[in-house]
Amino acid sequence: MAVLAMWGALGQMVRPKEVYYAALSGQGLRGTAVVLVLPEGLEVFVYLEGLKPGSGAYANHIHFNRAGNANCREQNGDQILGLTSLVADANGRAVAFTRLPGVRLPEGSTYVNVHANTPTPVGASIACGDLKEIVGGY
Ligand SMILES: [Cu+2]
Repeated sequence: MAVLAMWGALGQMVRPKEVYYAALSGQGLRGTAVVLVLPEGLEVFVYLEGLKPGSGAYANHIHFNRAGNANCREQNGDQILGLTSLVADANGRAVAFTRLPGVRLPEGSTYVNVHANTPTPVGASIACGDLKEIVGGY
């Protein structure tokens, strides 16, 4: 559902040069992330469900590394692009939009990581998805 809504929104926007998608999962959580690569920068949508209702804000990032081989399984993306925090609503769902003007998606593989908010504000990974290109060549 969330993905369809995002696709609907695409029709009214500048055509992205590339679109990346990630299915987020982990610890009973499910969600999606979509990254639009636009001439003016990146636009990132993240949706997550299965959070504890009203459990606060969750840090999330696009992770990458210098070797270009970052992936969820290895959690080896030691560099990040920060995204708007996900805030769990009364149903345990969260959605966040981030605009990153002038930013390009790093070379190589990247993934979207959502972090626990306890015991530290940016804790261990609780949901993750490897970003894959789904639209390109405009
Ligand atoms: Cu992170």
